Amino acid sequence: MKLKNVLLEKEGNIAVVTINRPKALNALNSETLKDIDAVLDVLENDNDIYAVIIRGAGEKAFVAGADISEMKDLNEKQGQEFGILGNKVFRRIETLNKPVIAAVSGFALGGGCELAMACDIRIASEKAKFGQPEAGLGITPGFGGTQRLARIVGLGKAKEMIYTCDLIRADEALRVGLVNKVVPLENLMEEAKAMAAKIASNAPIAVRMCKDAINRGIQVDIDKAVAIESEDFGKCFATEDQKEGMTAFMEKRAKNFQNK
Ligand code: CO8
Repeated sequence: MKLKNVLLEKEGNIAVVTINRPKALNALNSETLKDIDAVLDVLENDNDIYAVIIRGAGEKAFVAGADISEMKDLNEKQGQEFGILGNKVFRRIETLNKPVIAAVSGFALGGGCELAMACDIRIASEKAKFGQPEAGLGITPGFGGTQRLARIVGLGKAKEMIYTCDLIRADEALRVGLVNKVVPLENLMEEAKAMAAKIASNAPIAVRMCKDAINRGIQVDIDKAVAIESEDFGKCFATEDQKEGMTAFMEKRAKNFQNK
């Protein structure tokens, strides 16, 4: 697999994906989006990876948005195609068969904030800044921002951020629920890896079923949602890890999950 702007590293059962265009503050051009798409093919099919971390290269930015130089001269059809590409890749992250943590060091703007929101969990450094500055550039958020921001922080705050284009700092992002945790910059990756390791210590198939039930359930009414939960709950009983987890509890010993 030949990647130009994205790095993929594995550490035990954890994968670290780095968006690697530091000179452009890791801005997402179509080449980078296609790299992320290719990395998702690998992650989806690698049964030894139980959790994923996405970060930006360098400390200044997670991702400073979609690439403005690439978008500047697009016509309506091309703009729509670029939006569809970003949305397709981000939806793949959101529905990936393992949890994804965004480790946000600095700017997470526009497509960068949208990338972080497509992840399951966001950990921010104290220096991180979030925002959707698109309206100031003459466009709407186009990689899911109009949809996911409102789902995460509520309609009022999402509309305020999107209409004003104001950036918010990490402490405000924590207050409104946009991030799960704020840590000193020097501890960011350590904290992200510790959380990934904690997730990876649980039964991987059960974690995957939890993600599936939460993601699908949030989109439908409560009757359909609990039916989805029952379906995923039932599937767990067909796994060896369910037998192992419960047997280990009864035998008062450590669990040894096999992702089976
Ligand atoms: N695209 C392209 N290049 C960028 C981007 C970007 N989003 N952000 C930064 N860069 C480049 C700069 O042009 C600069 O390049 P060069 O050194 O060649 O001049 C380099 O990165 C460093 O940036 P700055 O010199 O601007 O660094 P500062 O410290 O002065 O400022 C900021 C940092 C505040 C982050 C500033 O770079 C900035 O405002 N960047 C743009 C942020 C932004 O508006 N992001 C939203 C983009 S739109 C978007 O994401 C839409 C998503 C949906 C698309 C749907 C398509 C249909």
